[in-house]
Amino acid sequence: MSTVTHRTQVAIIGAGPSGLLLGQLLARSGIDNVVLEQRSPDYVLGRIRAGVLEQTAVDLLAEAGVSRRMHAEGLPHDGVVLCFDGQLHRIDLHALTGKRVMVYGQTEVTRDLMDARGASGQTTVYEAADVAIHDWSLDGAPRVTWTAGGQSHELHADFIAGCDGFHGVCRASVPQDAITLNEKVYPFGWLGLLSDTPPVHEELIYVHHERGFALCSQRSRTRSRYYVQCSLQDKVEDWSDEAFWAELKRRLPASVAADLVTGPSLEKSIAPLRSFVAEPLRFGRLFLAGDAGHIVPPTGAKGLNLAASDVGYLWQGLVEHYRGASMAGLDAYSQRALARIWKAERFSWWMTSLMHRFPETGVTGPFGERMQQAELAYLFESKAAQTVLAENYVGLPM
Ligand code: FAS
Ligand code: PHB
Repeated sequence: MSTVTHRTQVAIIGAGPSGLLLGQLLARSGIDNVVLEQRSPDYVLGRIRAGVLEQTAVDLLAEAGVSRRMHAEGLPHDGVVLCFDGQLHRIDLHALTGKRVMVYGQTEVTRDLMDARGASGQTTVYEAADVAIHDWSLDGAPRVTWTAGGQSHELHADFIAGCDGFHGVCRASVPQDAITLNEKVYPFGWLGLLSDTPPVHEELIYVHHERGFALCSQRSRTRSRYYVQCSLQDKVEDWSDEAFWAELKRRLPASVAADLVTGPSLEKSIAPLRSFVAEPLRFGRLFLAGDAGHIVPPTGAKGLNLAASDVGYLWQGLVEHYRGASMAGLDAYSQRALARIWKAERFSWWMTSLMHRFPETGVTGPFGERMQQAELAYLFESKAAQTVLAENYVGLPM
């Protein structure tokens, strides 16, 4: 069977937020790119994930020309609430940092990027099977091969952007002796539920409770997203909607539980929690961005935001290369991205360690629980401690 050959400047593997944002930024800078995605558009949109955007991500989406609906439908939040010992403690993000966060679901970000890409005329291949990358060394000639509809294809490119997530092919293709993998797996998961019910509170509530962590988040004034910490042995089919709502109410203060509007789940899923960083993020003409290069526990709302800042650094480096024939930005990509990634990893690990109940064999035990209680008590007494949390939650500078 003959192979159909294609050519572009940047081959992007993955049509999640990282791949689509990079593709859009490059297209608007006049840099031709092709996005290859193994799944269908509907499958990608069906994954319910992040909900909170930092200003850096909002700014990049504006740069990509896809911020109109976000500003029309998104919810700017000036504060966030932590609940401990049945008491609500509001952290005034805007008063402490001058910044706020934007509550706008990843599904909507992805939809906006998909729509923009469709209008841009750039090539996107969905349901690309057997994607493989080749010859990405600095003096090589990068190629991507795949099959679709029984036809084999080959794409020649100057660079490959691995935006294919934690389980993607790009990082897995890097020889083991060329990459360092740093990982910590947490002994629990998050059971998430999406419902067309009004949010229980105007801002997000992160709950520390002896039965386990809970989070009250939202997608709009009529759509809510809730999470409860669960065992890694749990299966989503073990949890009826009624069981979920009952457990969430047990972890909320009575006054908040009384306001909780329950309803049928639109989506319910269990996400494992891990901290993960691959180093470096650049291999010749291959670059890793987003979940392909790192994972954070979602407690700090950093996953999608880190993907955006990676893409921002990579876009700047590629523009510098194509406009000035300088590799300086690309040479600095990995170090610049990793500097921000590790600070977000620290914050996400800290928030996870502070807010979750660890099994007896884990971090907590009696002494660990007292450390959590002392840290939370100090947090609620100290403006300095609240400022540290606020600075990290709204996002450190790029
Ligand atoms: P993605 O994983 O989103 O996208 C990668 C894309 O590459 C996918 O569409 C995949 O199909 C495709 N792909 C993979 N292998 C391929 C191949 N071989 N060929 C072609 N395409 C391939 N972050 C938060 O801030 N808050 C949350 O609550 C939160 N919840 C999450 C829950 C889950 C279950 C997961 C997995 C992540 C969650 N995240 C959360 C993090 C999430 O938002 C990521 O940070 C974000 O999706 C990163 O986007 P991408 O880097 O584009 O990776
Ligand atoms: C969400 O709305 O899905 C969400 C919000 C904040 C987090 C994690 C998830 O820290």
